[in-house]
Amino acid sequence: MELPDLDKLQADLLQTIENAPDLDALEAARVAALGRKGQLTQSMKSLGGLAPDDRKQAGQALNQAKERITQAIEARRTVLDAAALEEKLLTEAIDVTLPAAPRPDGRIHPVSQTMDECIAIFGEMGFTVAEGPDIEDDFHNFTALNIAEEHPARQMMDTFYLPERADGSRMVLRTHTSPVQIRTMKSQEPPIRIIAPGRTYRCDYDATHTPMFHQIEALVVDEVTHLGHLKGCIIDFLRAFFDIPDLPVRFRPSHFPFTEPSMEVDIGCSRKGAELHIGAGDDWLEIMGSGMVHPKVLEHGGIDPARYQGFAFGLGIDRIAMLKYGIPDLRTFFEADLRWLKHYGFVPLAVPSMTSGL
Ligand code: 2NL
Repeated sequence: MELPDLDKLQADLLQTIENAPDLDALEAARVAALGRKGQLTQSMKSLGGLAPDDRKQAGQALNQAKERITQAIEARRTVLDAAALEEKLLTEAIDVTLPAAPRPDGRIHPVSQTMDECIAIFGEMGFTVAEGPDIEDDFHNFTALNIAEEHPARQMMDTFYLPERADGSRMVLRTHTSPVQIRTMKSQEPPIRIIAPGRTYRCDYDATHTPMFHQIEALVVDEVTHLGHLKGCIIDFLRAFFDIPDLPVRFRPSHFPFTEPSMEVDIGCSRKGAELHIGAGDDWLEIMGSGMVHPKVLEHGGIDPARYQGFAFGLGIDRIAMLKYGIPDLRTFFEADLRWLKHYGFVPLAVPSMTSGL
């Protein structure tokens, strides 16, 4: 068995390695020399056919050649790696002086903004936020609130009923957030001071009514709670919300099944044609309902009406958002029109950037 001329083979391989223009070519050269079918590997395999003395000598020579070739590959690889990195640094350089790409910025929906404002104001007064399910049972939505079986609010035309269950009862989409307050009374000991903001549902649709809308209700229960607390709390809230320190507020006798006595709350305004101005003038605008919690409602909430009294009130978040921010049609709130949101929405945070400034 003849071995190829080792000196010539080594010289050829070294030349190919040293001239390899890139890492792919270098890898090809490595495989051609040292791979399973590489030239040096094949020569190693054919050593077995030599006479013992020749085999030893040729073996040593081959190992030395292998060593040299391996070193040459490593050296070339170091050079090519450095060149590749240099190339990458040049072509992928980032010009940090370029202006930032504009980012689409979102808006806070007026309902979210208004809800956050209300929560902040009531939060300062010591209220905490309570939440409950949108799908309620008849007890928490109606019965516990002293709403009689034959009350019009229970009629199919006002309330969204879910399909009948096995026991014949039907769940409802809550028509107000009051059930949250019933649940709170059942689970907490007085003193209670909570607000319940959230979605509510009634079967109605025109410029001022949508089948889903938002309410915020407040509930205070304590041993000494009286009508003066109710009035002070509502007046402070309305003046803070509309940001009018001397906003006129009027309480009018009314009726709700869940409060006794009950009062409608009006704020001072003026009307010129279709234009409404809040805060001054000789006209009034109804804004919310309120009252002292009915003893039967306290009882349904597991609270002793002989020991505790409470007051409660409720208002439509969407409606006060329309009033404060001058949005004419409630239906547009829920159309998810991005042009509308860009116009009426709120910028979340003033983030300084190189393109927009503050
Ligand atoms: C309105 C009337 C009101 C309440 C809501 C309430 C809740 C409980 C007990 C007693 Cl658990 N009252 N809520 C009280 C009076 C009025 O809302 O016209 N809202 C837009």
